[in-house]
Amino acid sequence: MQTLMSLVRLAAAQFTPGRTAVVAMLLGPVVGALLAFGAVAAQEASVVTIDNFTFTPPELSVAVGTTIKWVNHDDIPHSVVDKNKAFRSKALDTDDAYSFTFASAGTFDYFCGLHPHMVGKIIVK
Ligand SMILES: [Cu+2]
Repeated sequence: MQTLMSLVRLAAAQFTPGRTAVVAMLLGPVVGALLAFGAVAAQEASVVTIDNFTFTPPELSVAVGTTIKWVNHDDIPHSVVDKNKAFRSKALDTDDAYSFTFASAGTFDYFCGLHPHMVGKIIVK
């Protein structure tokens, strides 16, 4: 009986709050680093250029959380307007850019608000 009691006491000593705190402190930076890495990976940016009344690439598949940046290289203004109003840029002058972060999955058809025949598509998975 005496032996059993000392075993229980020993087992209890293994799980003191102090020890738990030490384990948490040791794991904290590791978990934090993993989370930071995930956030950086999710923020990977992709670029769609506008040249000669054309979005390039016309269709782009990205992961949820990706930021797409549209850059107007034409010498006349263009804009970027989602068909379903998820996003809408102002008119972009030469070398102006517009960015939008896709927080949810879906297919986003968009066009230029000034020249509606200019179309593009972003597929978010
Ligand atoms: Cu345009």
